[in-house]
Amino acid sequence: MPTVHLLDYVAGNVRSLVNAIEKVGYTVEWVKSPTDVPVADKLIIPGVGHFGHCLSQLDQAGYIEPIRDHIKTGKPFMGICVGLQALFEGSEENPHVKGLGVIPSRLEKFDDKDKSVPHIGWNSANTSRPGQFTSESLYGLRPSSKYYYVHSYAALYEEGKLEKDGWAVATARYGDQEFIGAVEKDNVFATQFHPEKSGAAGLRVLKAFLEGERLQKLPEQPAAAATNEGLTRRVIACLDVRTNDQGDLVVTKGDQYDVREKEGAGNAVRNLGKPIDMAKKYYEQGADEVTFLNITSFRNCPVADTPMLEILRRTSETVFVPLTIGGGIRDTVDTDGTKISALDIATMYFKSGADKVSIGSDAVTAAEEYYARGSKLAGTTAIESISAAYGNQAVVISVDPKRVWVESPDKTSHHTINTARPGPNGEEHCWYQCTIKGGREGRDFDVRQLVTAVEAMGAGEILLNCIDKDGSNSGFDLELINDVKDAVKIPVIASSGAGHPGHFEEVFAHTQTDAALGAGMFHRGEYTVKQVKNHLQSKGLVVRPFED
Ligand code: 1PR
Repeated sequence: MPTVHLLDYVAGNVRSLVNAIEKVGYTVEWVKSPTDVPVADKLIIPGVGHFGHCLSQLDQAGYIEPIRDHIKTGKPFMGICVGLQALFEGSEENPHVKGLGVIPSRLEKFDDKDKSVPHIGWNSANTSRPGQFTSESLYGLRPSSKYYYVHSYAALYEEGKLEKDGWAVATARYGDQEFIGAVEKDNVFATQFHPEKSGAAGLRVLKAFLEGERLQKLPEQPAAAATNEGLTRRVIACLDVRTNDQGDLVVTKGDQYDVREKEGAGNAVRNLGKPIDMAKKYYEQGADEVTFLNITSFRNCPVADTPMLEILRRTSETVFVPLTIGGGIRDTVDTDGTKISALDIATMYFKSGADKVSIGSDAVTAAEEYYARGSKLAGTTAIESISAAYGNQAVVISVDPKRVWVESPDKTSHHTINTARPGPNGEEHCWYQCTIKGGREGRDFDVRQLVTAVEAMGAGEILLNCIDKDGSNSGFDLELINDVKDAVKIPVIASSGAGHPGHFEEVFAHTQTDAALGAGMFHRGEYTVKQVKNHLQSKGLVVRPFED
């Protein structure tokens, strides 16, 4: 198999990129020292974490000049995400750190006045202006395709600025800001999106770069004009995974977090299938992301042998959309007494193919401690250490709230909402109580307190479950979602209660949620992800088109 050199400067989460490269017929050779760079024919620099961290790592290890030389010699070079950003002169993220300076421009933070930041999800990369048709595609980029982005800083687009120096630029729109999604000149190609996480559309781009197919004729059908729609509506499939009473790892699903059968079957853990097979099925149905939640910790098992690692490794070989893993991400003591930090556990997951980790119970404890310190950061929490190493977009906080109804707001010190769904005694107000340990323990702490604290600590996204709604098939808790969206700028994923495609339409229509997640309705085979997306599309909402 032909080879490509990959420079993994932080030993980060590049497993999915390696899998994607292999999938399109290439093998990876690792660049282990600056002397390996001149040997490389095709060189890829993937992006992990922060601009400053990336550039200083490259600088300290002596890679800057060899990379510049590689580019000057005219050999193929590709930068992905922060790998694209490294080509610029600098970034607002770390103003004192110099970029490679190959592209004469700088990066800025997205404006969060009217939108969530980071920009997470599926967006375009168009080489034509909106409304224009194009007959050729640059490295496989198509106007109708969507690509997976995750970043807070971007090269904002100024018409003609780079083009006058010979750069070809593909753009996307986020809110009212147009930014660079991909850029190309001579032997240099770079994408702000992750081709390895962008399904078939992304694999096509990666293959075109590796094959050196700069321009391809677009298929006649469909002859799509470039659009400027912005992010698509993200639909996520979630798999709650645990060992059943026989010791097998199964996908399960609870009703209000109770995953045991109610009648017959000896009160067994509900078994809805095998995690790897189900993840692949949802990918093939068009899921925009797949989330695994390890809902019980695997006690009596060394951390390095945690079965979830193998599940991630195998899933990332066939699933080319983002994978999130949650459950048990906290500082812990291994079976042999060794202390293992949450960052070490996250690193194992990232190396096994995860793109994001989700933290539940530990986030609640950390947030309580944050307020106890007078809203001061500790610098040592799992959230802070993982987001410092991998970027805040890699840290999701999974929230497990329960409604507590009250007669009036003055009956509690917690933040209440006026609810259209009154309580058992007609109470018209409620607050949302945080729970830990899979809903088993309620805390004197509300969801608003939690989400604002974790945002300050560096979390990148909120996975907003709702115990009252979980498994109910009665629709999402719109009041909860609106309340949380009002409190934070980071993206929110609505979860719990989806029973049919109309519930997804409802949550996108009546809240500002950034994504919506379903579980039981998919696992029981009542609806496919594709049906949900078709339904959204039929209602005029933009979804990522499915591509083979
Ligand atoms: O606390 O960091 O170890 O993480 C544990 C993780 O496991 C948390 O993310 C927590 O939400 C999850 N979890 C723990 N126990 C359960 C349980 O069900 N007994 N599952 C559990 C949470 C919620 C969603 C579910 C949606 C959608 N499940 O994952 O998929 O509610 O369901 P639906 O569409 O069928 O209504 P830590």
